[in-house]
Amino acid sequence: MSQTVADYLLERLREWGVEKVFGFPGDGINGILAAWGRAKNDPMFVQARHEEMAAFEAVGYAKFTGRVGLCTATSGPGAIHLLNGLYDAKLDHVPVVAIVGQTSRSAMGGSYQQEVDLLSLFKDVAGEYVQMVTVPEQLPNVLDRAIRVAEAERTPTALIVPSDVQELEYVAPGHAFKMAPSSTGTRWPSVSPDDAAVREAAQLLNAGSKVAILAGQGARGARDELMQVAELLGAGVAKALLGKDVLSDELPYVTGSIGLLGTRPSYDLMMGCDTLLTVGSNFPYTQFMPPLEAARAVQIDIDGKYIGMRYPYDVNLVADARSALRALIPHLQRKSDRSWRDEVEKGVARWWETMEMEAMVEADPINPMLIFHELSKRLPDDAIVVADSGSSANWYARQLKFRGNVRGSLSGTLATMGPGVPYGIGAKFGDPSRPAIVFAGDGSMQMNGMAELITVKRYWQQWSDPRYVVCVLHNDDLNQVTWEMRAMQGAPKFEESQRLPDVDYAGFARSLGLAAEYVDQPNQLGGAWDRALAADRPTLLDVRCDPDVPPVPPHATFAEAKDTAQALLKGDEDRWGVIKEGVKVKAQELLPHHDS
Ligand SMILES: Cc1ncc(C[n+]2csc(CCOP(=O)(O)OP(=O)(O)O)c2C)c(N)n1
Ligand SMILES: [Mg+2]
Repeated sequence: MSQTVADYLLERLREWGVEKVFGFPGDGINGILAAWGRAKNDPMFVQARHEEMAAFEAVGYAKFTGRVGLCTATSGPGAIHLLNGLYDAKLDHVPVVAIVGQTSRSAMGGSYQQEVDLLSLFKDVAGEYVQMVTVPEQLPNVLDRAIRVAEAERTPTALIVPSDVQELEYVAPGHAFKMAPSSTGTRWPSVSPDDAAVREAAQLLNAGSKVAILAGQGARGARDELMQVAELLGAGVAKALLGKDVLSDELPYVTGSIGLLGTRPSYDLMMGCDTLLTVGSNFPYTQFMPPLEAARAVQIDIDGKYIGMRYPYDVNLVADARSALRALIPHLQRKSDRSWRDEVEKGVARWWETMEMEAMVEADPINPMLIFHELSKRLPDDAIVVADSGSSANWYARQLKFRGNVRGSLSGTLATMGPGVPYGIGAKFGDPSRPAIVFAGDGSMQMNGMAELITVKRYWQQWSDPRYVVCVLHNDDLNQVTWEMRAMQGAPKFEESQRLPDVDYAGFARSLGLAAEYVDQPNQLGGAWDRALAADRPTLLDVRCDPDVPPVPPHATFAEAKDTAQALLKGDEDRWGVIKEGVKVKAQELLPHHDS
């Protein structure tokens, strides 16, 4: 039997080793879906509730496996729905390929039903590579390139296949003029650093006496090397949000997250250092980096397009983190004066003590920090942790202690609401043997997460380890923004925009056959985590937490922040005025870009 373009498309994906494609159907891809049936669902079509969720699942899959994520959608509305997820991939630099349908070639340009100019639509998000397949011979080359460019540039790419083309007989490109044959597979190099640059970098790092390291997601494959370098240089290590899983938070010199959601010791590390080494990070908030004249600096990044930005670096070293650090190590002299390291470690120890105390402060009914504190104690060494955008991202960044091989991620740069539950699903399909834990606000659950729990219902029994925990921060509020308005705009909560309808999340999860617990007492939390982490199926923890615990700027203490909240609630205008100023001053000290 002859093979259609769609049959061949799937065959080629199999050749690339693609195992899962996250998608949602529609007649713009009916030809491909029919081929999927003939191919006995290989690669596996994972059905999401919404194309944005399919794209987030592909992003989650890519983030947690390091492999390219695939998603598919119909023409017009389906393709449009993918966009937010694809932008998430673009901004966090992960490879995702979108395969979408289009109206038949005969109707194109006719303002036909569901006809959207997809090349233009995807031109920004998938600008590195977006192509339409118009004849069968073109397919292998454009598909191969879509995958390879996505991997090479760590970016989304898109392939548009008109519906009639999907059903044409596949014809391979020949050995002829204007034919472009192609091949699958890529052996990527480890990019070695330039010798002279390594010596220069080592000299600079040896000359410093207070070294700070900023590690991002690019340092993930270089954990041992990073630890060695930090040890030799007597340095503290701050982690960008996407690099939270690069080093264990149990190391005494790891200062935790940096930035708006960062920790006090990371702030002190950056403000007090005389030398900065940035490894695999594009961290954007430069006001949290050392003052411009204060430090000499080296950056290591694999991508020459992104190096040298954000700080006046003295040495910009393009290489993969592991090779670069390995090359550096023999040139580094162990710093004999450990006083800087001691200072950093003292700050870190104080920080964790403070975090514990803050988590223990009573709230009404539950202090959200306690949820994270209780998980820290129980976090399985191989867990995958996801935080949605909202207050949970703050607590994830500051309260949650990573260790072992824990992996974690969130929408770091786009900071979009809604990827929590689908990232977790993508992660489970990437490695079903690891437990996944998702933190999501009630706003994110209402936006995306509740519907996507239906996808969990559909697939969880295929996961070898069925543990998939969604912890809902149930505060009936779009809390992060409520607090941003209070702290930055000095504006009280605008109920109409901020208050959320109360929903029975646990009841909903139960209706899907998942385990669920409603938690409204602090002393129930530990047990709830224990049960969720031992369950034989996915669990939703519906935790009633206090919207008046502010996700505060890093150096305001919880007590002060709680004070603010209480004053606000009492409607005590004078007190509110004073406190509002206090929070604002603190915020402005750390967040100068929010001045306006
Ligand atoms: C798609 C999208 N819409 C709006 C926002 C702005 N935003 C950021 S956090 C947030 C509130 C999230 O509320 P919820 O999910 O309930 O979490 P909470 O902060 O209450 O814990 C909003 C509206 C965003 N980041 N992304
Ligand atoms: Mg909320």
